[in-house]
Amino acid sequence: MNNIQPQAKPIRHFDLTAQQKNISIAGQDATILTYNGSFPGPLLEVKEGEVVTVDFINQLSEPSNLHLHGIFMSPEDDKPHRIVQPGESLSYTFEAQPGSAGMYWYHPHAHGKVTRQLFEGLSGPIIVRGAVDELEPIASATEKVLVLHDITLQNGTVAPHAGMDWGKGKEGELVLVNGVHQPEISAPSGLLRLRVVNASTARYYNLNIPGKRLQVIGMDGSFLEAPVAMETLLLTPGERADILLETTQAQELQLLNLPYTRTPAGPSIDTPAAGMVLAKFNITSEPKTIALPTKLIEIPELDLTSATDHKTIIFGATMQPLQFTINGKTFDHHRTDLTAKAGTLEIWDIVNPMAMDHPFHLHTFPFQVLSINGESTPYRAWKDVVNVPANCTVRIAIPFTKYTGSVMYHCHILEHEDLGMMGNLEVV
Ligand SMILES: [Cu+2]
Repeated sequence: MNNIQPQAKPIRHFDLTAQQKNISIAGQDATILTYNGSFPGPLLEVKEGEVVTVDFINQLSEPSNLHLHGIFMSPEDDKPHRIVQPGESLSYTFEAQPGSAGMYWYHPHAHGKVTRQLFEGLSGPIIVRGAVDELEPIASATEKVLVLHDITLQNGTVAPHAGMDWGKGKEGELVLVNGVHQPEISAPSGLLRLRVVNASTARYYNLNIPGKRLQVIGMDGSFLEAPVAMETLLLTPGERADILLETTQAQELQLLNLPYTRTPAGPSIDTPAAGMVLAKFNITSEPKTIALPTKLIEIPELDLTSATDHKTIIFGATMQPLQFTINGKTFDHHRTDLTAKAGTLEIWDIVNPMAMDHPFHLHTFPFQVLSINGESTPYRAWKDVVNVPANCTVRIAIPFTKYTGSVMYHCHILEHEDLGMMGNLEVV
């Protein structure tokens, strides 16, 4: 009798060492935090079906850890509660699931230290590739990964947070793309694929390319069903976008950050009125005609009548001391705030009665955004971060598939997360 062995899954392995390094940013030398000496950290590129192990080594002088943001993996393997002490290391393993092709990223998640470690430089991109990446015309598009991050340098180091910064979320003076201020990026004419990560602690980016429409083909860790044309695309902290640009001839394009006010009741804390240049693209070579893809993936319409629970998440804050809350409580490791049953569908209302926006992030389980203030969203997408504008309610639907365990949800303005705007969900 033949004994057929299951084929071993291909294995990918990466080392990420968090360490201080002196580097040059926009002409200034500064000691910042890096992974493997690189700012941003190295791109981790894997394929669906691969089993991926990331060994995190902490060479910082304080505790840290690693969160593989958006990856559909067991909470037991995500383990954002685990802390890695200086000099110690920890392994993170996941299988890049079929259908998970998309853009992800990694950053620290040690509660109370996330803001500063990320602001000082710790983040990096992850790409999971799948079948759609191999289809034309996407396969032959010129791909550029753009990690957006802002920082303020002061006396050869990263400027500290002032008291006010914890309330609003600190926006750095230098806005960087892949660690460079206003880089010039060359690409041949044809389809240009921009894979953008907002790795800022608090800054929102309202993306626009004058003269071009952004053909958005993916958001967070998933493709959309078909390209969605947008004039501007708001990318809040933690969100990712996969954008195609049609460039038929040699030209220069500017990627702008247009004004967006995330504190509509107060003074603007974002970009200057005319917008800010993030990067320039020099499109070279011959005129070309190109076609956009028409069909990418299927995103199922969820059967909302099958939802077994309806939860409400309410953002809040207290003064003196300044703390941020969810449902009236600041984060406590040891407390389970919500429970959900594995294998069920739930509808959550994320209620923001405050005068400022908050981006909501749920670990492990991707969700679909159903509506904002009752108005339904124009296309289906799997998301892991959604902006909840000031004085708005965002309704999402979450299928709790495959995994059980303790899962965090929080505001992705990291100052707010560190000051308590986070909760624990137990999926049983
Ligand atoms: Cu917030």
